[in-house]
Amino acid sequence: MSVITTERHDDVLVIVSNNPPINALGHAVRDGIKQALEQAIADPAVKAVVIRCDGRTFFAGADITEFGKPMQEPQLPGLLEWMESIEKPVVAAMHGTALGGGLETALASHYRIAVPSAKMGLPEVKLGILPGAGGTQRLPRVVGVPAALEMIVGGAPISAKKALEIGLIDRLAGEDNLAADAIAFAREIADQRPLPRVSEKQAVAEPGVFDAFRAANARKMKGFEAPEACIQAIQAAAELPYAEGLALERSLIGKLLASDQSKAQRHIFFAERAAAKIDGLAAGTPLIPIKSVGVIGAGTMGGGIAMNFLSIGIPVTILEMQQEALDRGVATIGKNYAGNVKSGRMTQEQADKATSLLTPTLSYDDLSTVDLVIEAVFENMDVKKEVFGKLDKVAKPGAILASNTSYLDVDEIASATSRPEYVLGLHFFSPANVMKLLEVVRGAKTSDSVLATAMDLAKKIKKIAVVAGVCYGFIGNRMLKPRQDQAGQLILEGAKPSDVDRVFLDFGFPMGPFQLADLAGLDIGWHRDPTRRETVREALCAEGRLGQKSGGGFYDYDEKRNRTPSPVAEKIIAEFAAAKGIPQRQISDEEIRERCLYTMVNEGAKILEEGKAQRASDIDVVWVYGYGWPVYRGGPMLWADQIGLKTVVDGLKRQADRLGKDFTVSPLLLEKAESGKTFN
Ligand code: 3H9
Repeated sequence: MSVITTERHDDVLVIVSNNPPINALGHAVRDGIKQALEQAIADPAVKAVVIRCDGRTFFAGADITEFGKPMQEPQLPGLLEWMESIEKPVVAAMHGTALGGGLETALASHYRIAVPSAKMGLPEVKLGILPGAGGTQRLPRVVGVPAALEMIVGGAPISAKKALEIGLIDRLAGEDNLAADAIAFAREIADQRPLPRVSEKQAVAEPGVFDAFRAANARKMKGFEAPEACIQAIQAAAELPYAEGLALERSLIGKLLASDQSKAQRHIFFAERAAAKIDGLAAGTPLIPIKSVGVIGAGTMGGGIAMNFLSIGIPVTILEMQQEALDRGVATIGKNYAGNVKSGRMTQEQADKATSLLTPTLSYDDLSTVDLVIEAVFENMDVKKEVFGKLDKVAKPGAILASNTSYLDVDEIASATSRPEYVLGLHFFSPANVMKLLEVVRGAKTSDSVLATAMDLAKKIKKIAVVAGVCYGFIGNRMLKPRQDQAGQLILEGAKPSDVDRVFLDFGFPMGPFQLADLAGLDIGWHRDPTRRETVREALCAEGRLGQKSGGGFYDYDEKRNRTPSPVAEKIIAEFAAAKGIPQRQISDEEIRERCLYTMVNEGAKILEEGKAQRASDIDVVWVYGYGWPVYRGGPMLWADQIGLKTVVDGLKRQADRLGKDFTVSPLLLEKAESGKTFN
């Protein structure tokens, strides 16, 4: 059956798209719309046209899988210009998510109607491009420049109610009555002339509005190419005739589509979705219903983990060993919810509902009925095994037992139970109620149902889950290690912490390794013996430099926590290096990049080689969503592909003498570099 069909309702022709899952405007859809419109034009009995979609949504955009391939006619921009010019009114009837090219189709229609639950947006910026089918020119003409800037540069969708308020749609349909209401609307306006054509309207901009927007959003836009292009296109809408603005839009999208940034952002879009797929898992693997959760440990991690479930209505029993720690944990959860209410992220009612679902306890016995227990206690194998031994005794048969360990061997933890098939790792990232990433660690004996349930649950709590195999540090922390080792070594060889951090900031990370260390606190895991100074961190801690919280760590901080390079810390580092007999030298940014970032790629390749990640793009997802790798660089593996694997291997070979005696280049990386292949 064709993806486009038509229905005649007397004098109204309804064009219906049925192109699951999201009615992307691929070639068949565009061609079908064109033919249907021609049919409407040719038939004198047709007075008006409605375009709507079957399935879960109105067109959610162009078909991104067509990008980078030769485009087949009719292309969307040309199709929409022609559609707007025809002499019979076209009504776009929207439900679900009218996004990107979908909303552009609606903007090129003469009238717009939507159900109250519909959402509308131009999210192209998130793919590193701009709306390229007239959206940058039409939207400001309909909703004004400020609202268009928000929607196009921000990329977030708005509700139908808001769309009505700002004039983006003409009216709301009944929630379950879109098809009929759209036809009635079409009949109502069928004879009205002239037809309202958005391209014929004028967009006006207040003086200075664009520069003010740039200044206000500088931080968010830093490093990205697409937002500036969006602003320039909107500016053209306000300052140039329509045709010239459209030409600029076209030339800008052409450049962006070919850019590494857009390729990286599109890669992450698909990588995120691919990560949800588990190789070798049969479709229809039964899921274990999770109606209640237990969390062991009410510290920062345990509390954050608990909030994920409370917020979606799943009751949580939280366990601590001491009343005081339990009270503190519960109070923190309450405070975090109050913060969410204050910032408008949830209503008081939602926060009250969430906190009412929390049951604090000091007794393991209270975990006997829950469907899933997540342990978030001290990161030590003996402690974890003791916890799992106890859990094995109290948890009901069929309950999933998860560890939030960030490094440890999940199989060894599972061996403390009589039911290793129910054990897996759920590695949340701090703050666990905020960070999007979840590493789901599949143990040797973890059952398919347990794994599938964890992935399904991750989606429900709005995490992006990636499956990792058991190895020290899994995907993320395992790759962090060479980077941290090299950063630590570089400052001993003469680079300043601020030099290393600057290279990371220039690359696009929100923070460098030493800023991060100061923020987290240098005393994490410190033995608290000032006479034992085996690492630079220990030497800094011994001098009371514990990081931001103590006013100094690798940097000095003022009372507002503004950082400046620290002569004191640099002296401590230099003395430490002298005591170890490490000579000082000038170190280039290039060397910092090669030693810190290429070694990560190398470790990623080893992870793939060993089958600890299912695919290279999963590694990219981990780094973008868990560790601040700039999305416009697509994650470490795509970045390596883009700069060339041979470049990476050459850099590693150049630095090999400095990378430690155990360093080896991954055979997989070597093989791919030599044969001109890529990871993705
Ligand atoms: C654009 O419009 C450019 C124009 O301005 C100019 C042109 C000249 N294309 O996300 P889900 C797939 S740019 C192809 O899991 P949900 C997706 O990969 C576009 N495929 O569902 C997945 O496949 P699989 C502007 C797409 O319910 C399946 O559909 N639009 C596209 O959680 C289900 O997706 C956007 O950026 C696409 N455009 O969320 C919107 N979109 O099952 C992008 C999705 O094989 N899309 N797929 O893994 C979204 O934001 C979400 O998909 C949406 C539904 C909110 C619609």
